Amino acid sequence: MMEDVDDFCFDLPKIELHAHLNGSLSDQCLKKLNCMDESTKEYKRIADVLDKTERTLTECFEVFNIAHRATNTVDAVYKATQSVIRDFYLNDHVVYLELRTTPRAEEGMSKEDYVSAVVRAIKENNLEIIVKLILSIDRRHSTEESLDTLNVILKMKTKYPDVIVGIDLSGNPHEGKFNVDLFQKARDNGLKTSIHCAEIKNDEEVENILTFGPDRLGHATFLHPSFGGSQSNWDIYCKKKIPVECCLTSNVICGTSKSFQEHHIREWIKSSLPFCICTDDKGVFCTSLKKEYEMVVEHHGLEPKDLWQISYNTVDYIFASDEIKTRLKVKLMNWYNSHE
Ligand code: 6MZ
Repeated sequence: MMEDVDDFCFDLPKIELHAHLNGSLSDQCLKKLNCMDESTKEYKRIADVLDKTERTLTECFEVFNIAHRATNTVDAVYKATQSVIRDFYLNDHVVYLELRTTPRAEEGMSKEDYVSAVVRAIKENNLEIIVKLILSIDRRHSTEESLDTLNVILKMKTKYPDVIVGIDLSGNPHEGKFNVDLFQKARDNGLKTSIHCAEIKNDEEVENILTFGPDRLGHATFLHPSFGGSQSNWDIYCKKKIPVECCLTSNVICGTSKSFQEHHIREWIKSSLPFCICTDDKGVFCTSLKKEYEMVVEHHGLEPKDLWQISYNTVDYIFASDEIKTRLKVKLMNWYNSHE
């Protein structure tokens, strides 16, 4: 095995399962796509937010608004998707990516146009990276709006069944709530489910989500009792053992985790519970999947060979066919054998 952790973490073929499209845009891409007049007060306010290296969860959501301004046409959505895919492959050696994004209507662009533009960029990708799409419901939206989005998602899933694989619930965790009926309908229509869960302390909602039993959980920050979760929810979790998408830098920057060391991934490692390592919003949090892997070595005492195992285990949590799982496992085995 390669000794240098930096090289190892780059070279290891990695799987990214929790990446929001508009949060993953690099600064350069945002600047290129953003046609705002730099002399305006609004531009200055945005630049101030972007320049901050530590942001509260609420401030992060301001950054998403900025990214949304930059992706408000079909062409910009297409280019943004292309750029994020390239970035994950070329700069991070991600070989399988599940990108997620919230279908959004803007003047001159319907939610369907938005999704079609993302799918087109995914289908036209000719790099050695497999890309699938998870579509998000924003928890801030009303039931009516969420139902409208779900109907668009189901329609687009019928049109692009080989690309659209799942549905997610995301958005500001301080607002809205988990609507089980919506996600049951999605599940009944063949979509896999990944739900942002316990990003802030909210035991009642966590119980509802765990009872529903999604295929994966996003964050799960306040789920373990030593991180403020209730014992009864933890007991349900331990029976279901749902894979958790851990996003260390995002949680530390947003202040929901005290530090990299004091991150709840610790409990998942300690008890061999299922988890994967993800970036969340690599643009907003100035991170990469390689860096996230390095953080786990640095702060949680793992060896490079453990990272290989994490990447290998992650294959079992993806929302794609068994044929793709086998292909990825072969790729990882070959990589292992050639790096021994
Ligand atoms: C919850 C998040 C998030 O969908 O426009 N999003 N939701 N918690 C997080 N942790 C920090 N990071 C991103 O990408 C941006 C959207 O993803 C969700 C938010 O709804 C945000 O507006 P898309 O591509």
